[in-house]
Amino acid sequence: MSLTITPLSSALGAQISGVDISQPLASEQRDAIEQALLQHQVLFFRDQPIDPQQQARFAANFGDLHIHPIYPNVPEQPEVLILDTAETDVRDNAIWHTDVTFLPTPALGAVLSAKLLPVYGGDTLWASGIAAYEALSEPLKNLLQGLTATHEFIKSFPLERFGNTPEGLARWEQAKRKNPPLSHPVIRTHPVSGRQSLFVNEGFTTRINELSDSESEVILKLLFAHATRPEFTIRWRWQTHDVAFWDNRVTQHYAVDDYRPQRRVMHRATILGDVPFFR
Ligand SMILES: O=C(O)CCC(=O)C(=O)O
Ligand SMILES: [Fe+2]
Repeated sequence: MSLTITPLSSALGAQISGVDISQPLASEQRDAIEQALLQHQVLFFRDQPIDPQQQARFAANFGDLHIHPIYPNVPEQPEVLILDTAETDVRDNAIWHTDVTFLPTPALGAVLSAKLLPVYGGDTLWASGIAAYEALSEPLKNLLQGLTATHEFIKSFPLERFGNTPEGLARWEQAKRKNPPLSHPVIRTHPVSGRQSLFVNEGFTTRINELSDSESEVILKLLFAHATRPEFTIRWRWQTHDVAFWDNRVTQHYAVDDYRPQRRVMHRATILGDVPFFR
């Protein structure tokens, strides 16, 4: 059975059917999914009930998996982390962000599975950094091409939210020590497709290094707003057993926090990436 790929907007997003991702993939299926990911940047699969082991196996088709420093995980499958509003109601993800850009090698991508959903709300949006980059004027592209930006773990994981138990504090302190601020290029070249993408995000990016404080502040504000224009985004209305798979090298996402006090549970497997570079 072959894959059907249905694009959902010009900027990004496609729905994929004709594959059961709970089963090992044939190499043609794996390659077709990778090609679709490169082209559409975020893929959606409906009706895919997968357990943590199957989720990790699917994700591992595309690279080695990452174990998150802060989020709780499935004990018997630590590569799968749990986002459960009943357990850790931290609301970290209701901000536009690219996952783990505080790492020297931010995630290649992630596979997110909807386990328990609120009756209303809880959508997730993705934005294409490629569409955002391409829509910039030539002078601004030229300015940004040589620049680097600082990314900081503590911008999205501040002490206040994790330091309320001795255990949480110890984990946070260790994570902070292990993840000092670092720099990435402001424009990133996709390592496989070669396409250019805007690579700053409100979740973790704190400064454009080569600019003055006030210049950096204004330009980052402009870029954060530009990157998330509705035309560069897609909004997914989840159903239970949906799976999303995004290319974290060229996208950002935002988990809408509009369903409290209902519970929402998601599982995520994160694929390790490489060092971002510009051309
Ligand atoms: O809960 C969601 O929809 C997305 C959360 C998120 O930011 C992530 O899994 O990386
Ligand atoms: Fe995220």
